[in-house]
Amino acid sequence: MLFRTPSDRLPEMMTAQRFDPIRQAAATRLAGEPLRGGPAEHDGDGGGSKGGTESGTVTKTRPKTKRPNLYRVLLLNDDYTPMEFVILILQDVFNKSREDAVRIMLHVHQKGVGECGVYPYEVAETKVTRVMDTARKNQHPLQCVMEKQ
Ligand code: TYC
Repeated sequence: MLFRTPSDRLPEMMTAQRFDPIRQAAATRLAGEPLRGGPAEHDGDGGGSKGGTESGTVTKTRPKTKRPNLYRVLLLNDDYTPMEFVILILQDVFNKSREDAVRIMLHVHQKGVGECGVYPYEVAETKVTRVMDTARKNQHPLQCVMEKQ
């Protein structure tokens, strides 16, 4: 046949399908990365749900929640900071009731160290800063530290 176009001689796989840009994108995307807006994309409900796809495949998405690292905030005893000042710090900064604040202050006074609370890093850091700034302003040597739990 003299007037055949070049594509007449190519197998079907090498012509139309091979140059389909959507198939090309699907074939070359990174493994495990769903096409944006495609059926494999989860429903954004926080994970753990079952979802059907257009192909009838049932997938279970894993929640990608990470537990934050927690830090204990500790008060240290000293001989000079007034008991009442420590009680007010525990009430204002750590949201303790008067009764809990007295109990924690006496624990620190007797044992040398005591826990005021457990928080994610930035919350713990902010509380330590508030205690140290307030103590310095009032010229008390009260010390507050944080340690990874
Ligand atoms: N020991 C202090 C006093 O006798 C009271 C105190 C308690 C100070 C707890 C610091 O973290 C502290 N006045």
